[in-house]
Amino acid sequence: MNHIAYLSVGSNQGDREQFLTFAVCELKKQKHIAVEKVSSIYETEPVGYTAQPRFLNAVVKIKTAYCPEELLKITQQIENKGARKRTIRFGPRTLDLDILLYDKENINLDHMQIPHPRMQERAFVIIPLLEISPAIILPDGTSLFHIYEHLPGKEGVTLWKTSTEWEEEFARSES
Ligand code: GSY
Repeated sequence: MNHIAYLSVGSNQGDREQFLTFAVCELKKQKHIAVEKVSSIYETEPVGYTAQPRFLNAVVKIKTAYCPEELLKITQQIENKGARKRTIRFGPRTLDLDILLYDKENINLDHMQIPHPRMQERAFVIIPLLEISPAIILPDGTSLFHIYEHLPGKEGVTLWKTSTEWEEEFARSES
């Protein structure tokens, strides 16, 4: 497990918190993934297509032996297993699991861009990321603090459940 990756998880349909918990539990089941940290869960105003319900969002830090392509397949499998339903591009979804960062790699393929191309403008990503790994420097040399200073929409992100409370739930469901 010699690679570090950060994933963003979000839901704005059905039992939103249950979908986030489901995603982390599924990550924990993977042979070559160790979940290192989860952020708190935040309730967030929709960005992009705004005529949709509020999201719950969180960020997960993992260690993994999977390469980016394999990790992408796993995140897509988890989204599908979480019965992801999405009819409008950028519209409501039961479960969204995006790769934000994978080590210091820059990957620019049609089906996979890492770092996530819109992460720097998304308060629902930057705030939980800053919470769990404030020292991160992006592959282009930008610090998270610098991004945070100029970040739009910070007021649309409010704490829903602390990471400690959320972790207690995993512990209960695993015992
Ligand atoms: O790719 C993320 C899906 N998404 C979200 C989201 O997860 N949270 C918020 N607040 N807005 C969003 N807009 C899109 S698209």
